[in-house]
Amino acid sequence: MPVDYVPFEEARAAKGLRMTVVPGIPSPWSEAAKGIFHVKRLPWQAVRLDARSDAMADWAKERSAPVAFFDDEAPRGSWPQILLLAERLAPAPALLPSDPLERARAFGIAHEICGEGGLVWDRRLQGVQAGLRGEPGGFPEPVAQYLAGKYGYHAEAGARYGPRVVALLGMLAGLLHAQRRAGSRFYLGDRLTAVDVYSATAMAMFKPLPKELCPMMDLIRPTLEAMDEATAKALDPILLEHRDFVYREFLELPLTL
Ligand SMILES: N[C@@H](CCC(=O)N[C@@H](CS)C(=O)NCC(=O)O)C(=O)O
Repeated sequence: MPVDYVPFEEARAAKGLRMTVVPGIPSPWSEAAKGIFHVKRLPWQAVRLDARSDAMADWAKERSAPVAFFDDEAPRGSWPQILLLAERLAPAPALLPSDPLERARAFGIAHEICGEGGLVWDRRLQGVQAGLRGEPGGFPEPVAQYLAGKYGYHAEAGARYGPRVVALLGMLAGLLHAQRRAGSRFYLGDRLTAVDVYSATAMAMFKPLPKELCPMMDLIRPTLEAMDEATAKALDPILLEHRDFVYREFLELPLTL
């Protein structure tokens, strides 16, 4: 089911499931939400985020994406809200384990990937910091300024971002290795959960899928791929193998950004 992009006004006036998404780059939060809807075969309308549009911000109650809307319910702008909405609208296939402890683990790991201070959050701040300092691999300075204000960059915390990214990559790779030894290709148990989708889409912040599967503005790819030696070392091949498996078997290719 290819993503159905519609003008913002049309989605605002519609019922059912609609969502704003970041256009032109494989933003992990947007791509994960799109992936979750895809796995669940949920029909939805996509709206490209225009962070400068006051009308869109008034509708979404924020200037980031994704924000999901269902009928006249309040907008949902955070990854757990969007996941739980999808689980409610299409309980099968479930992307959360039914066992309460496993479910808690799923949320915990997912937070460490998507949440504030998680893998992709701090990876973004790493790029912001490099951009502000004029170091190689950072976001272009105006983009870094914009993202710094919006997503909580603090110079005094700067030394923390890199080691945290490295530690989280290590944690995820360790989990996948343990699962492989137990005979599973998934993070939890022996079937796909939202954690697999979050991890697969998070890899775009390190090694986006090749151009033919993930076309994007030329200037963005080198920024996403730039990394220091410690990060490159922590990017265990098992993370990209898992990403390729999840995209090939469960998600939509090529990406429609
Ligand atoms: N609100 C989301 C995170 C959303 C987010 O960080 N979105 C970024 C993705 S790069 C965005 O919209 N960037 C575009 C912009 O800020 O203009 C959550 O907490 O789950």
